[in-house]
Amino acid sequence: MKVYLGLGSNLGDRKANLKKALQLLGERLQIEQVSSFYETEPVGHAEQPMFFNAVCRAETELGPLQLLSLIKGIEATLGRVPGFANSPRSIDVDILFYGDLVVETTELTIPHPRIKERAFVLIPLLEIAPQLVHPVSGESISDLAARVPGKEDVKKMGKL
Ligand code: PH2
Ligand code: MG
Ligand code: MG
Repeated sequence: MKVYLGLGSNLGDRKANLKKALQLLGERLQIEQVSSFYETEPVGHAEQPMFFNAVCRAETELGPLQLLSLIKGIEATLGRVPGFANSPRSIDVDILFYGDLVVETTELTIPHPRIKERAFVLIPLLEIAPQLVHPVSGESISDLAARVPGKEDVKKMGKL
């Protein structure tokens, strides 16, 4: 299955955290493409450090819940501690898309429910998957990115 993951960090060595997460993911998934990393204004809870964000495309045989549990393990390994919603974190890995699958359970919602309002996800995605179509809305990433507010808060930094 083709999956898209979003990565974010705003504590510690943000670039190293993103790289380490990709390295650990790469031990279990085939990572096919990684976007540049971007420095982004925090969304949701403003009084916290700036984030580094990136996205990747990977191929996996893991099911959605197996993938989620792999991600939770990697987040814990990288020192993520439980906090309030949108609180600062050393690493956050979110499943954005899992093929065309649509799931809504208490553990997991796929596609990620806030993709459309988040420039820090859509701008990196635009780089690696402009033609990708959102399985629920039917819109492409380029259409969604064209309309998303806050693009000026997402600044391309370079390659990870
Ligand atoms: N993640 C959040 C909340 N706010 N803001 C930015 N810029 N980047 C993030 O990754 C992020 C956020 C919740 O996961
Ligand atoms: Mg998140
Ligand atoms: Mg998360």
